[in-house]
Amino acid sequence: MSTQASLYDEVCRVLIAMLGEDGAARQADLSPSTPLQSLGMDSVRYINLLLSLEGIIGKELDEVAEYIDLSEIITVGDLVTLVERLRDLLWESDMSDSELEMQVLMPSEEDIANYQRNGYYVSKQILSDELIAAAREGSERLYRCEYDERFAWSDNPRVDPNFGVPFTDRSLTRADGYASFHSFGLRDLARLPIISAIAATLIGAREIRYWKDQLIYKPPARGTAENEGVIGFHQDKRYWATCKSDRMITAWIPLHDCSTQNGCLVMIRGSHRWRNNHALVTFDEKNMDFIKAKLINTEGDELVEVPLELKRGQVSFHDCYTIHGSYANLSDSPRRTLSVHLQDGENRYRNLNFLSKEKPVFQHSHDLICRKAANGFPDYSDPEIFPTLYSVAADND
Ligand SMILES: O=C(O)CCC(=O)C(=O)O
Repeated sequence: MSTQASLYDEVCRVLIAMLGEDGAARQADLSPSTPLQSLGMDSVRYINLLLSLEGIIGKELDEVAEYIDLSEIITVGDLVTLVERLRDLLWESDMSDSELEMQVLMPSEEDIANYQRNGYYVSKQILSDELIAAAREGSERLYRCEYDERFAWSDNPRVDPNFGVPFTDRSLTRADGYASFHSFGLRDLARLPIISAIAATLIGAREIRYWKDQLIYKPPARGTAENEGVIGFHQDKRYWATCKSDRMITAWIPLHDCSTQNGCLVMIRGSHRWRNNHALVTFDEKNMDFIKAKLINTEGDELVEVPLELKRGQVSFHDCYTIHGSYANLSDSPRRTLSVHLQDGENRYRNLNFLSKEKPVFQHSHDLICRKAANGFPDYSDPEIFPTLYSVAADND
């Protein structure tokens, strides 16, 4: 805190010096939320200001230019955060270029606080065009039933039922599990280090393991059926009753720009705190009004829908209790996305079979294919099915 306060003072000192006498007069009313524009900043002044801060940053501006986005520096507080990040980057002198780049793309303290408050986060543009193109190509291959790799369970209808719809049928919205096992292009995306590193940062986990994925295809709505293509508001965790963890998190990866026009993901702000929503196993329910009016228990809060409009290369993250869904695709092109669901390293299998002795009440398809732990229960750390994608220990090696 004291370091942050003194950095703030140092940055203000430079700012005021740069503004000259006018700046000195404003010193008293400067605060972290003061818009820089209200101080008469234009882009030339911004650059000069940053140049004046080189001494505090500890490096010449051109060496860190690629990590600076002027459009993100709106307030005095943003400026201080930027200076702090640039300084932190450069203290890590043994970092490789790719590690430095990764650090710049990570969520800030403020982003983490917002994730905790709202239950979701939208990343910067973290995916390359090549990676997305390979994932799209991989998904097309799958829709032609061309698998890059097969497993003993690949044809087991209880593991990957595709809701009984053959891969080649894309007339209606479809969600295909285990896609990242069967396609290398999708696997590279699902297991991308920066995605799991962001997830770990958002939930404060030391380890992230893959949990599952869904390749979702939402064709343009044909107009006749009003709710066609709707993915009902639901809570992911309701599908994962056998998981002990309450900190699971989903990375939602569009393979192109996503907007309300083509049925982007919609979050209900702050709903990750609404835990009395056991009915929300409603991915397949098409009537959003019914879900909102009859099923969602807002626990006294206001229900606020937030459409997440993303540019290609951005990824959104949501808490396993955040209520979310999506409306119809009203564009002319299919909406293509990959949802990657992640578990923290502490997640374990939870045995709910006491509810019925004859037949498991809750059985995830993973339970049929993963190895068993010493107690005979499914082992949710089986590296074949749940590879570790991030770990602090590995990072420090
Ligand atoms: O893609 C959608 O519209 C829904 C995705 C979803 O439910 C998820 O990623 O958890």
